[in-house]
Amino acid sequence: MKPSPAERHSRARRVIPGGVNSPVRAFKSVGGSPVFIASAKGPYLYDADGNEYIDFVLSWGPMILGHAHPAVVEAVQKAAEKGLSFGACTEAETEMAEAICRLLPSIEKVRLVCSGTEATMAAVRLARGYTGREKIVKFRGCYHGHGDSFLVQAGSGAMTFGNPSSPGVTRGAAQDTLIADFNNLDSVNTLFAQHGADIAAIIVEPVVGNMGVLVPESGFLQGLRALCDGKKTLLIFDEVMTGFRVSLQGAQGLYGIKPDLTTLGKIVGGGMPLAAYGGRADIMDMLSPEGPVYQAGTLSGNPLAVAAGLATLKEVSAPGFYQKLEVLSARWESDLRKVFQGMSDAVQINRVGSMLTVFFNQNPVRDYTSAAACDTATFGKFFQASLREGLYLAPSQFEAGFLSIAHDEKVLMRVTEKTEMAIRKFFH
Ligand code: KE4
Repeated sequence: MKPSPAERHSRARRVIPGGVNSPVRAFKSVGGSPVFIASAKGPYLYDADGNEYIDFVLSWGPMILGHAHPAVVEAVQKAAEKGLSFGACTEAETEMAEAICRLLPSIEKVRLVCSGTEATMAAVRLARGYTGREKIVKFRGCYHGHGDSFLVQAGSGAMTFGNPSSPGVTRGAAQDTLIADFNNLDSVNTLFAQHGADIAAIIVEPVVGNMGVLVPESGFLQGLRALCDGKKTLLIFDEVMTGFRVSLQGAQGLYGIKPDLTTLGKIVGGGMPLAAYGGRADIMDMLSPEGPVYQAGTLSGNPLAVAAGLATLKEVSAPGFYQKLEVLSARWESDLRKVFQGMSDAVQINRVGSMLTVFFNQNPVRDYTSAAACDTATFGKFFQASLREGLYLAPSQFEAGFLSIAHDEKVLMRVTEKTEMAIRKFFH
């Protein structure tokens, strides 16, 4: 007799806090027990009981090709046969670094790490080392991983579970993190007026994913760039989620803004533990062993992760990839707008490229305040109704949904049918 999802979860909770290795997986804000996944292929997840779901989480962004893409799987298999990790230089790491620099011209040099958290922590340390300044500016509700500097008014799971500022982060760490509001340049100007000479960097999700999708309003990103130029502060684009997601050149390519440093993750590793941070060579050369700023990692540039990343970048670099993904994503959005037509006073939809969030909110969602005002209880019920119809949405109102190139027209037709059924069963 197979255990139920609840039994699987309670067994996991006996040895893993919350039964999860990352909080947002726990379904805590949407109720019920988390689904235990056994396998995945293309746009589909298959749980431990063989149930099929159309996946909009895509491992929180990486699986833009769809799950178990043959070219990526083969690349990892081939790399594994040559050994799993050397802790030494490999030509593949140089190829990956060259590919990133070629695709993102603002990046002249890049360092590979294992997670987005490592990338953002290192980027901020580097900015502080380069400028000799200590303060950073982040935006309320934005999430940059679980580094101490960032767990101050953070988004994603921290916002979902109501601990935007985590216990365990010392006053010393928190006091160097200044908080502004996304899409509100005045809030940034105020901080610069108070602390200008001591601000090492602004770190921003150029398209926010961790409050749900928030679209940068005209002039906002340009304003951050101008402010940093005026104050010799570094502009860090945290493109862990948007890198290779919203365009081949990320959000910086989409909006034509050149950051001083960029962090990457998720897609760049093709689902394997690989992330990166890079930018102007004069800044990056401050890093050990060239310079005094230290950052290191046993598995940095791991050959299997690099193989998955290179195979993924090769696929997304194919001519027409993002145009095709945009057609599918626009269809996804328009289908959802049709399905929610009768409820336009309770639902808002924000989309940039293949990142989209359905907000349960009567008003447009453009910043932290409007995101925080969402009806999370209704979202939770909609999540469960969708899950029962075989749609695997992000289990939090404050997350982005993603589409892969494998979510073709046929799949999108099924999505519409299933969403309509979920709404009919739930809202009527
Ligand atoms: P990781 O350490 O989780 O690889 O990356 C941290 C990170 C940094 N920057 C941005 C913009 C991010 O979105 C993330 C991680 N995103 C979350 C989902 N919102 C990861 C999912 C999770 O925490 O389990």
